[in-house]
Amino acid sequence: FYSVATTVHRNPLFSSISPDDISYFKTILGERGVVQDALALDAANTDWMGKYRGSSKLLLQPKNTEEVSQILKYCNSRCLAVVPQGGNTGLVGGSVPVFDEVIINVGLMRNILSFDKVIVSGVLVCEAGCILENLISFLDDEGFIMPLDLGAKGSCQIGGNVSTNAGGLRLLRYGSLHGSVLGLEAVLANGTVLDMLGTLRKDNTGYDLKHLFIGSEGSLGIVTKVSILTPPKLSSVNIAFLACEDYTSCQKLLLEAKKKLGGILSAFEFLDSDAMSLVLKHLDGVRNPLPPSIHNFYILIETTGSNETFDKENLEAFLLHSVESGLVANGVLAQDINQASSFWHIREGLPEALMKAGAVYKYDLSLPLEKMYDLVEEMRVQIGPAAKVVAYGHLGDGNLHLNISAPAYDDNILAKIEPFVYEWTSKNRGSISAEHGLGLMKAAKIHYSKSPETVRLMIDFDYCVFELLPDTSCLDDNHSIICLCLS
Ligand code: FAD
Ligand code: 2HG
Ligand code: ZN
Repeated sequence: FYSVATTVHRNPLFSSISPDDISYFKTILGERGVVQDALALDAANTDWMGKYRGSSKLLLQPKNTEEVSQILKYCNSRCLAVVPQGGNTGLVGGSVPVFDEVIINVGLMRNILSFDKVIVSGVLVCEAGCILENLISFLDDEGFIMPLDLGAKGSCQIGGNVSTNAGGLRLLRYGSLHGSVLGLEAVLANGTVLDMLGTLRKDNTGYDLKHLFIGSEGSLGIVTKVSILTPPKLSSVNIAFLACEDYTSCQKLLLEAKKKLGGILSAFEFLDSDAMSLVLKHLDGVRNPLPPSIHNFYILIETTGSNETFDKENLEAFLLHSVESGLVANGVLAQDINQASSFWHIREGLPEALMKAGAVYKYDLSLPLEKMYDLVEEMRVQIGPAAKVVAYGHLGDGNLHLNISAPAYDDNILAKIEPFVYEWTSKNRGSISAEHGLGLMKAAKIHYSKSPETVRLMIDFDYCVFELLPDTSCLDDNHSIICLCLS
């Protein structure tokens, strides 16, 4: 496990759980909502990668906002540190305790509260514990889709998605959650319930505070309800899997796709040859759609539109033209839904394949498109044969997932990656966290992407507006998670 002992210290101001605390939580939540079982705690203490692990003795599962409020109010008065947890699919060590924080998971709050498909088309209001995949299925039956989709959909919760401002596979078409989330309900650390659960498209009355919660990773409070604008489901979805031999062709292909497929383009994902080899080696039943050899780069293009014949012809013509012009070395169009999902499985299965391959160092970067792959190549030189550098990501959004796969975690490898990767990103005015957030992994690295003045304002904001933050175990005396970054 990742060792935090040298980087973060438990704040001695925080109390430890007492039997009286347990009794109190049972009066609020009943026996079912107060989890002390060793197996359940082990799972809740360990992140998806098995990399970060806390030592919490208590997991609380509230069933409604009032219970969340009572829990937080009590924890605040007792100075008990808490960490909000959703589906625990986060990749930056933010969803698990650092030390012995109380884990609060709103997974039992999973009701869909309303769906307006008639008057204001597509507004879904639901509790924060709804699993993303369940929302996707619900909307599918109603003839709508979620503007958000990601590989972790089977476990992640919409509250976790909002709190991380998750990007995913549809951002290219539907934009970020800052655009589609219309409202939120959240509970502050002192128990105050903030009702910002509007369903309006337009509302310029003062600051739009919900935006502070989108992407704040639980540092400002617990999200309990979400209202989100969902687009109608369109009837024609087409998927192509293409191969390019160099990165410049991938870039040019993206530009061409934007020009020629414009309105119907809904995903533009890429993986390199090392990523493809990894998937073929570690995921059962996966085969290369473009055999016999491995190409240097693969691109997955999805179009979503409403005219089946036109959309398909459009993509076919695009593909043909790209092959003729030499941008694309080979390509195939999915002939049915099974083939389409097998293409997606290659791209979405990469995090799982990496887990199976051993230890992994993950970097989630926004970079200028033209520079993006230079970093991958420089990293390969930097690391040498000790580890494999695997690249994939949301090319259409300028988001690179740089993964370094090694047989085991090794400080010598880490020393070759960091601070190199952060300095490189900062020098090229990129972001060290495109979509996964800071978490424990990158809280202290914020300055690579944000100016000192911006970080200062975040600290002042936390300190002035909120008395105490959740996940306080990694806070300093100012009770601000950001202060950690400056120390
Ligand atoms: P958790 O992991 O439980 O928590 C994440 C953070 O949010 C933590 O800081 C936690 O404290 C906070 N939090 C959780 N719930 C709440 C709440 N109700 N209120 C306040 N704070 C809360 N991410 C992407 O952006 N794009 C992707 O394409 C993508 N693909 C993934 C694929 C796989 C296979 C995996 C394992 C992860 C992927 N992720 C991706 C990362 C992760 O799934 C997202 O960050 C997701 O939004 C986390 O949701 P969660 O419910 O699991 O939250
Ligand atoms: C994805 O796009 C996720 O698959 C995970 O954001 C990225 O594994 C990663 O680094
Ligand atoms: Zn991603």
